[in-house]
Amino acid sequence: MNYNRMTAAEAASLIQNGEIIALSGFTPAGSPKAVTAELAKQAEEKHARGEAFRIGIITGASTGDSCDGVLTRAHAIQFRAPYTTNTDFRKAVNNGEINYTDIHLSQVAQRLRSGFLGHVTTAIVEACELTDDGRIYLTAGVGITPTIARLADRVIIELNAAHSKRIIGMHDLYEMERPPYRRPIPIVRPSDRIGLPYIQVDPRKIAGVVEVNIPDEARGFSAPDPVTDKIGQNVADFLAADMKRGIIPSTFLPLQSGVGNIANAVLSALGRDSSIPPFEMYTEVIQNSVITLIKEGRIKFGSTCSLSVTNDCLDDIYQNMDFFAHKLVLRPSEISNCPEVIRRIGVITMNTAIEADIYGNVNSTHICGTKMMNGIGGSGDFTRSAYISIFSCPSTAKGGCISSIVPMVSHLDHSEHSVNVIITEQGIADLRGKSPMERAQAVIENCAHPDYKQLLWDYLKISTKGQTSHSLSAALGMHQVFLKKGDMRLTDWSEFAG
Ligand code: 0RQ
Repeated sequence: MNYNRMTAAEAASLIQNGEIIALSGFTPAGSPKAVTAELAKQAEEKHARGEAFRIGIITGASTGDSCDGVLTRAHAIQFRAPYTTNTDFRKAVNNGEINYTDIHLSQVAQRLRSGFLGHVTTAIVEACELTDDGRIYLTAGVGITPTIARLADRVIIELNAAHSKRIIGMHDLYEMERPPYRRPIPIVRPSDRIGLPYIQVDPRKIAGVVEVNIPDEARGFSAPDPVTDKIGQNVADFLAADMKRGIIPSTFLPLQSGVGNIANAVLSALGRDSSIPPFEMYTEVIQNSVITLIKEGRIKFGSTCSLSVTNDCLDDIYQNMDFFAHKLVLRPSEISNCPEVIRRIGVITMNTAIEADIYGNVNSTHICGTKMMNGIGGSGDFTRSAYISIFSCPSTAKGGCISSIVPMVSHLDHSEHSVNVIITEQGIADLRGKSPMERAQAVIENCAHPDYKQLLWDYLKISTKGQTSHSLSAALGMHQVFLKKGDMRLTDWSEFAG
C-alpha cells in the first residue's frame, strides 16, 4: 500500500478540538515527538484567533517535553492519563488547569478497551519500520501501543530514522482478551516470549506517515552521592541477608526497579555486591545502570516496557545488537506490569517513596497531601503482587527541613498491607510479620534521620493507644509546621493537643 506521506504539521491538522489522542512509548522512550510539537503550535495559533482547541491525551507513561511540555504551555490539554514527569504539566495540574487521572500503568490498556477513558480517535505511533501490509515495528518503548493502534479510528506513524532497525525482533507484543475470554498469560520466566515482534493494523487505517530523525528526549542522571550510595548498599545488604536465610533462593529472583536517581544507585550497588548472584529483571523501565550490568554479566536478562536510557547508551545497544538481542525483551505495559506474572515468578520490587509513615504506609505521588509530583506509575502494579516489596528514599528532603518518615502519610498510594520493607540511608526496617506498633519501632529506630527520631518517639507518647496508635489532631502536624514555618524540625506536639 502506498501510504500518505505528510509533514508533521499536516498530520497534526487532522486532529480536531475535543478529540482524544493516544501515544506510543513509555517514558520519553518510543514517544512521538514531531506531530505533538506541531499540534502545540497549531493550538497556539487557534487560541490567538479566538478558537477553542483542547484535547485529551492517553499515554503509556511519561513522555518528553515535545509532548507534555509543549502541549501544556500551549494550554492544549483538557485531560491526560496516566504518569508524567514534566514540570510545566505538574504546575498546570496543581493549579487546576488540566484534569489528570493517575492510573496503575498495567490497567491503562484494559481501561481503554473497556471504554472507561472515552473513544480514542487518533493513535500517534513512533516506528522504525512500516510494511505495505500494515506491520508496525516499534522503537525503544512500547506502553499501550498494541491497544491504541487497534482501537483508534486513524493511526499516524512517525517513522523515526534516529532509531536503528536493528531493534526489530526485540519486541514481544501481545494484547489481552477482554473478560470472560481472557487466557492465562503464559510467562513463567522473564525471557519467555508470547507474542509477535510487530503490531499488525489494517493499512487503510494509517492516515499518514511522517518521516523524522529525532533522538529520544532521554533524561540524564545525577551522579550518585553518599546518601543514594548508602541506600543502594542497604538494599543490597538486605537482599544478601535474605538469600543467606533462604528466604530468597540461591538462584535469586527477578527484580523490578523504579525510575530516577535512587533506583539507578540501588541497581549499581546490587551489581557491585558479589554475594548476590547474576540475576534477571522483570521490570517496566530499564535505565543505564542495567545496561552496564548486562555487559558485565551481572544481569542475565531484562524484560521491560522501555529502554529509558540516555542516547549514547541506546546507540551502544544498537551498535551491539548481536549481544543484546538475546538479553532484552520489550513488552506492552499490561504485560511488563502484569500482576498475574509478577506474583507467579516472584518479583522482588524496589520503588521510591516520597514519604513513608511509621506504620509502613507509603506516599509516592503527592507533596504535603495536595500537590501532584508525577503519579503512581507502575509502583502499585509491582508492590501489591511482589514476592518482597521494598520502598526506599532519603530519610530527609529539602536540606533536612522535611522528614520522609512521618506519623501519617499525607496521601496514601501503597498501604501497610502491601509494603514489606522500608530502607533509607539510615538503615533497614523489615516490616514482615510485625504488628503496627512493632513496625513503628522498627521504622523510627532504623529509618528516621537522627534530627527527627525523638520527635517521632514523642508523637507515639501523645497518641491514643490502639492497634495503630495515632493522635488525629497531630498526625499531620509535621506537614502543617513545614507549610507554616518551612521546617518540620520546629514541630511542637503541645500545639496539637486535643
Ligand atoms: O525535588 O526535584 O526539587 O530536587 O522530590 O526526589 O529524591 O530526587 O528521587 O528522582 O527518585 O523521585 C517518588 C518522585 C522520587 C519518583 C519519586 C522531592 C525531592 C526532589 C525527587 P527536586 P529524589 P527520585 C517506575 C515506578 C512514583 C512512581 C513510581 C516517582 C524530588 O520515584 O515518581 O515509583 N515515583 N514508578 O526533594 C517534599 C518529600 C519529598 C520531596 C522527595 N517528602 N516532601 N519533596 N521530595 N521527598 C517508573 C514508572 O512507573 C514509569
